[in-house]
Amino acid sequence: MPVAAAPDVLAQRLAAVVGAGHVLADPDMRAPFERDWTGRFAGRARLAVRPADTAQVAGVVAACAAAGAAIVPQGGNTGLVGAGVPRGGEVVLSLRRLDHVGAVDAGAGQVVAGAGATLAAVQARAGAAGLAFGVDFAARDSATVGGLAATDAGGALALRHGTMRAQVAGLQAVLADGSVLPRRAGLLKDNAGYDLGALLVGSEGTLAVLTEVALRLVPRLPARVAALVALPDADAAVALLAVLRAQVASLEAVEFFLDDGLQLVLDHLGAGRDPVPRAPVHVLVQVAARTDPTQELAAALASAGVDDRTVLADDGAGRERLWRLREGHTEAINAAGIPHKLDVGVPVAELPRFLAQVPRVVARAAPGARTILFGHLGDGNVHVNVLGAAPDDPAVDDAVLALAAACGGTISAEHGVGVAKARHLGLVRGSVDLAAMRRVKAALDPAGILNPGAVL
Ligand code: 2HG
Ligand code: ZN
Repeated sequence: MPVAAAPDVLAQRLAAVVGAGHVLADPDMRAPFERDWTGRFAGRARLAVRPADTAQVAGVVAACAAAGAAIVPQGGNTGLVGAGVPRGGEVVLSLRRLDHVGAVDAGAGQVVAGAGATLAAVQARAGAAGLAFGVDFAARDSATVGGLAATDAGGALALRHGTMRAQVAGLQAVLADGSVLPRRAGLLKDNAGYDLGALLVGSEGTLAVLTEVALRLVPRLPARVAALVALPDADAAVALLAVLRAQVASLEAVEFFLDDGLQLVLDHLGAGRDPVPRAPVHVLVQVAARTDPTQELAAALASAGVDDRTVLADDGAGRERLWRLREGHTEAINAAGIPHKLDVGVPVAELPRFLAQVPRVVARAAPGARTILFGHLGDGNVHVNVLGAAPDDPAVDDAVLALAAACGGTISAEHGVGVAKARHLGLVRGSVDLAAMRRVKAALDPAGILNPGAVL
C-alpha cells in the first residue's frame, strides 16, 4: 500500500497567510520560479509563495523563520547572477503581486512603488506626470522595482543620473524575523541615525525582503538625439568619451559594442535590417535636453574628429533602431547558447587594455569559446559574455574576474554578485570589508535564512 506523503506543515501555515491558491507546491506551477532567464541557474524550490502585500510578506517570512526554512526573494526573475532562483529546497518568495505604483508627488518629485511593479510601469507613471525615471535598461517590461533596488541596478542612464541607489528616497522591508522596517518619509535631508534602507540597497535579498520603494524622479526631457559612431579601436572610443564629457551638457548615455557582437545581433534580428557602418568599435551616444541638442552633439563629434559615417537619429523610431543594436545583444547571445555572463567594471583609462586582454584570457581558459564584449562605456562597465564554455566550468569566470581585478576594477558593476560570483568577492574586497559584511549579515539574519549562498 503506498505511504501517503506527510503534509507539509509549512505549506499549510503559508496558505493561512496568503491563501492556498498562492502557495505553489506542484512542480509545474513552481517551474517558472525555479530557473533564471538565461537557463544557466536552476534549482528545485520547496514551494513558491505569492504574497499580496507587505503584511503577507511579513507573515511568510515569520512562518519560514519559525520553520527554519530558507527564502529566496524573487522579483521579475530577470537577474543574471543566480540570486533570484533557488539552489535547492528554498521557499521562493515572489514579490510580483506587490505591483502598485502610487500617485506622483510632484512637489517632492517622487513616486512610491511596490517591489513587484515593473520598471516600465514606473516609467509610465512618471511620464504621465511630466517627469521621468532615471534608470532604464532592456528588461524594463519584466524587471521589478524590488529587484532593481536589491541589486542596485545600473543601466544606460547611470552616466547621467547615477545607479538605482541614487534614485531610492526610502524603502520598506521585512527583516529576517518577520518584523517590518518602515519606510522613511523620503526627505532629501534626513540623517537621523543609520540609514538602514540605504544598507539594503544592493544587498541582493540577503539582509531583508524589500517590499516598497520611494523613488526620486527627474525632469522629462522631450528632445533626444542618438548617434552611432564607428571607430577604429577602444582608444578612440575613450578619447571620444573625454570630448563628450567636456563639451556635451545634455549627455545621457555612452554605450559601446564591437563588430562581431553587431553581426550576431543583425543575424538574430534577421534580414531586412538597414545597413549601418561597420568598424571594429561602435559607440552609441545619446543626448537629451529641453530644446534640440543636435547642434551640441554634432559640434562635439566634429571636434572629436569622428568619421562622417556617423548615423544620427532624432526621432523615436530612428533612436529605437540604433538602441536595438545595443540592447539586442543579450537576446541574440542567449539565442546562440547558454552564456557565461560577467558584468565587470574597470577604470575608463584601463578599458582598452582590458578589452584587448579578455579574449586572450578566455581563449586560454576555454579554448574555442567565443567572447562578446559590449556595455556602458561611460561607466567603464563591460558585459563579458562567453559562449561555448560548459555552463559549470569555473575557469572562464575565474580568468575574466581576475583580469578585471588586476585592472583595478570590480567583479560586479550592475548585475550583482549573486551566487555566480560569491566565491570571487575576495578578489575586490579585503579581509576588513568581508569581516564587516559578515557581521552585518549575522546581525540582521542570524539564522542565515535569507538568500543563503548569495553574495557572501
Ligand atoms: C545590458 O546592459 C544588460 O544590456 C545585460 O546589463 C547585459 O546581457 C548582458 O550581459
Ligand atoms: Zn548593462
